[in-house]
Amino acid sequence: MRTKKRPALSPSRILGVNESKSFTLIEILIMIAVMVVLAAILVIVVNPSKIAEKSRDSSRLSDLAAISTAVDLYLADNRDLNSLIAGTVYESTAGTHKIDGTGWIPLNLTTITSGTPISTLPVDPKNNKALGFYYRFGANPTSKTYEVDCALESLDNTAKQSADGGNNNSRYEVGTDLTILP
Ligand SMILES: [Ca+2]
Ligand SMILES: [Ca+2]
Repeated sequence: MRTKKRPALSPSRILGVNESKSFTLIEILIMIAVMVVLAAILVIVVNPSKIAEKSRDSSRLSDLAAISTAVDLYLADNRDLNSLIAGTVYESTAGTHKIDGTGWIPLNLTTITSGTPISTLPVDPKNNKALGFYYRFGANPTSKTYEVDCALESLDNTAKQSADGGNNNSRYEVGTDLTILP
């Protein structure tokens, strides 16, 4: 017995949509509007600029930790800080990245006996003094103490700047005397 061949099922047949019907201009415009709204929601939810701010802050925190470790190791070798001038604020926007005593922090970190933990002096990801995003370093050669600080960008990190035990609520401070830099 011959069976009548049925036409293949297509998604539009299943949904009961007339395949011959084409999209109208209004439908296309509505689809574009929906896509624009979805794209805008995605940008608000993901917020690439906030992610970039947090990423730069992470670099700042690790840079300050690295500088602090290097200076601690330098002092642990029984060295002094006599190459630094008390009261001077050394800034990452002035000077090179060299660690041989000619960079923006004038300490020869290449002399650390256990090896320097940094090969170059880090600078702020923005390194722009006018914007307030730059590193500062100061020392007291007499007491062999130092401080390094930075400004954090993300609002999520604002509390860190006032909870670091330092004397500046607008900057994140690290070191052995957090009152050296104002
Ligand atoms: Ca602070
Ligand atoms: Ca300070």
